Parts: sequence; structure tokens; C-alpha cells
Amino acid sequence: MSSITKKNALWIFETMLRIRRFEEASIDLFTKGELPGFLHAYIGEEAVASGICVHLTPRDQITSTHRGHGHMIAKGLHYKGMFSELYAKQTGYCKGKGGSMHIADQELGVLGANGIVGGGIPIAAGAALGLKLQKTKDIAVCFFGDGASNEGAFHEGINLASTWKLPVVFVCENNGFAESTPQKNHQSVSDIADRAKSYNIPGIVADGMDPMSIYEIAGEAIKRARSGKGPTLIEAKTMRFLGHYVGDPGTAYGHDKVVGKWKKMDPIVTFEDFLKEKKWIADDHKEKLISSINQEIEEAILFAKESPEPDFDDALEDVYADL
Ligand SMILES: Cc1ncc(C[n+]2csc(CCOP(=O)(O)OP(=O)(O)O)c2C)c(N)n1
Repeated sequence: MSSITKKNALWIFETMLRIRRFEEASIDLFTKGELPGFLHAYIGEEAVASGICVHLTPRDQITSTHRGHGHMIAKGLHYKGMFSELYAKQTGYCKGKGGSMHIADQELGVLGANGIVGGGIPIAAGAALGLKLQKTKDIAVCFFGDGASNEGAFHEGINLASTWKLPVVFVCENNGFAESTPQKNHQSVSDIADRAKSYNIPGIVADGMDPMSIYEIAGEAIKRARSGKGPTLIEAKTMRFLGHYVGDPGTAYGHDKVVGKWKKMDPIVTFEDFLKEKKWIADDHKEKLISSINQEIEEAILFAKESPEPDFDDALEDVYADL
């Protein structure tokens, strides 16, 4: 029997919709040639970010990936700063210097999306070490993909986090593909959660298309981390509904053949049904939400378009390399 409150369930639903609409609007802009750089859409995976982040406070910290918009939105980042970053404008979260793959906001505990696959894993372990040394009850959550679980950084980060019992939850979003490589061609395990055994921590498989599965499993893992018992590895089985990047049709490596089955499990559709069954929402709830989200998006895009470009003279500001 689920313990979720109506408030949390509605938050998850709205957050999934906010992510979906942000991604759809970004894809539209990108396709029209308005945005520089690359886009990796999170559409299809919304249940994971939302079902995890509903448990977090602004002080909790997250690390993210190249497919990070969903994590940012679920952690509370606003559309204006995000669209401005995508447009490479001064008003973006990273002053227009980062783009889609490098959005960060320390005030809301977002230690960064990251173009380096697996790069967020040791950063999350380090953040968790800091939180432990400061004797807070705050935790770190680390999102990464199945491909990232083959990187040395995965093993090194989880090894130290488990040895030092750090307050961190590792969330592997297993969407079955690393770029164009199906999972069975890049690793011999089918459940990445099994790798937790090597580090003597719990490894749990969650249904990444079901917000309730994520919510329940994350709730336990986060409680464990907050109470000083150390990390958990959650593997969320999920699927991106689009190609690896916006513009990739997914036809060269079999994504197009499997995606239809996953679309039938669209978390927004199934969770809307769940909320209606519970009588927690009216029939027109989703449409009303979408219309107010759309208005916010329109305003944010306008804000981003009208914002100034970064100054050439500021190019080396906020750069931490030794030049
Ligand atoms: C260290 C490193 N190696 C390779 C790449 C190129 N690359 C970008 S995304 C990607 C696939 C990552 O797959 P996964 O971790 O499963 O995440 P997903 O794209 O499925 O969300 C690769 C190999 C990179 N950015 N960084």
C-alpha cells in the first residue's frame, strides 16, 4: 500500500509535465535553428527525476548528465534561466557559457549537468563527503546512465562512497542504450543494480516508467542516506522516447524497433490515470496545467530572446583553469 500523499503525487505529476513541455519547446526551437549546441531530450524518463526529487530539499545536492534538463526542473530551476542558457545569453544559469549540457545552480544544490559521461559520480561522492563532514542531514543524489556505469569514475566513486558510508544515492537511468550501443553490447550484466554487491551496498531495480516505484524505492534509499547508513544504487529501467540527441532518428541501432513498447508506458498517461482513479484530479486538470505551463514557457522564451549576449570581455570570468 503506497504512502504517498496527494500533495506529493500532484507535485510529481506537475513536475513531469513541466519537464515534458520544456523539452518539447526546446526541441521546437532547436529544430528551427534558434539554439546553438546540442540537445539530448529527457522525454520518456520524467518519472525518474520527479519521483526522486520530490523527496529532496533545496539544500540537498544533485549531479546530472548531458541529458539533464529533467533533473534541473525537478530540483526547482526556473525556465527563464534555463532557456537563457540554451540561447547562450547572459541571463542563463551559467551566464550563457555552458549551454544545455552545463546548467548549474549552487543555491538549489545543482552541482551541474555534465557533458563528461560518468563525470558527476565522483563529484556527488565528494559533495556527500562535504555534507557528512559538516554533520548535516543533507544528501547528494547522482543521476547517470547505463553507459556511465562502465566508466572508471562509477567504480571509484561508489567504492569510496560505500567505504566511507557517505550520504549519497546513485541513480542509474538505464534507458537501454549508450549513445548508439544497446546495453547487451556494452556490458554483460542485465541488472546494473547487481554491481552494488561489489561495494556491499543495496542495489535495487525500480520501474523507471512508474513514478510510484521510483518514489517508494527512493524514499527508502534517501532515508538510509540521511540516517548515516550510506549509499544505495538504484537502477531505474526506463527509455528515452527520442534518439540520443535531437535529430538522431534512432534507426541505425534498433531504438526505433523497441521504443513503441515503452511509449505505451508513458508515465504522464499512466500517472494521470492513477490520480483520476484516486479522485485527486478533475478531468481537465492536465489541460489546465499545460495551459499555464505553456504561458510560462512563452514568457521565458521571450525573456531569453531579449536578453543580452555574454560580453567578450567576460569570457575568462568564472573560469577556474590555471592560465
Ligand atoms: C567520458 C566520455 N566518453 C564518451 C562521451 C561521448 N558520449 C556522450 S553521451 C554518451 C552515451 C552515454 O550513455 P548513457 O550514460 O547510457 O546515457 P544516456 O545518453 O543513455 O542518457 C557518450 C558515449 C562523453 N561525453 N564522455
